[in-house]
Amino acid sequence: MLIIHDDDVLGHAPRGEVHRGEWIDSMESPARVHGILTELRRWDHADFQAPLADAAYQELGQIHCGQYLEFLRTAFERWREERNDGDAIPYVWPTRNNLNDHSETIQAVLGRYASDTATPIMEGTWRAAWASAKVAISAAESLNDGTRTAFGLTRPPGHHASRDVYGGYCFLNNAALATQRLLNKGFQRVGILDLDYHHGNGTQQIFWERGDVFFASLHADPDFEFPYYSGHSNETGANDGAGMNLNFPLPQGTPADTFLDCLQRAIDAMMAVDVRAIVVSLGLDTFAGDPLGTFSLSTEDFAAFGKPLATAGLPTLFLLEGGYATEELGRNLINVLQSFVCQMK
Ligand code: OKP
Ligand code: ZN
Repeated sequence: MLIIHDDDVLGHAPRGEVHRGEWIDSMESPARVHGILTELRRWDHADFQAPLADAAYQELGQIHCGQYLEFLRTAFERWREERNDGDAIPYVWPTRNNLNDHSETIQAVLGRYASDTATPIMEGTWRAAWASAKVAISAAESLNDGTRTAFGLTRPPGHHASRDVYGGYCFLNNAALATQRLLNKGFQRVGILDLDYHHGNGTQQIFWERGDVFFASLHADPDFEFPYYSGHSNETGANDGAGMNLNFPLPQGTPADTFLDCLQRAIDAMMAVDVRAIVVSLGLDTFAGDPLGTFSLSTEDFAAFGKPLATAGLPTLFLLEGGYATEELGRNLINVLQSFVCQMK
């Protein structure tokens, strides 16, 4: 199985984040990637490749707004120029309907683009986010008749980032960028299956009014979990995208059988609208031992993901989203990929 990886993703290593009113070490750390790489290097099916060279990435401008990209590229430099010592974290949020606000100080600009305080920007952030996006798009590029599946080791994750908002550890929406590449390559409709513990609010928002992408997400009910304001079952899309968005908000303690039942229903719904490829936003924070999750999937349960996915018979791209139990992350990931590869044919 093709594994796309780039060491630049390791350059984003924030010092900490605000969590329940306290300052803690960042959950979303390079250690996650080290844990995964250790296991992938031991796996006989892994065929490592680097992303494509920088030149050919038109999807960035199709998914994200130009001013937002310019902001991400320069934010840390500007933050430093204004004599701030730590990582860039906003603490003012200029409301967007304030007509008199044209403030260009980085303090104001950060608050204009950020959705939370858990997503610091530091020296290596842009390079890492860009590398992660390249990994996703390159993995999508590799899918064709001969290559049914690939895994992109995307980090920082992407599913909370929308056209011009960052947050939830996400800056560029890797799954959306990969999906756009598949569409650009001629796949007529693509399904995104978001299995992360948290609702993929950024992805939902990006494709909300589009008929060429079906978005399905299984996640903790926003009535008790981050992002708190998105992911309810009555959010079904609008205009061309009406009926093309399907949310499964789930309760605390959700066990594997419930999760797998919803997974099957999500796949059935995408098959019913004739998607030609599937992008899996593979968060592994549904694991019972995850420090941010409350679901109760075991390491063995992840080996049950492959069968329903492979049975769909479509080109399937796996991209990493969350998952914070660093020790078990690699094992859980390989159980998903291995079970898919074994069932495929
Ligand atoms: C990202 B992904 C605040 C508590 C939670 C945000 C969780 C982001 C999850 N420190 N913060 O979907 O796994
Ligand atoms: Zn998550």
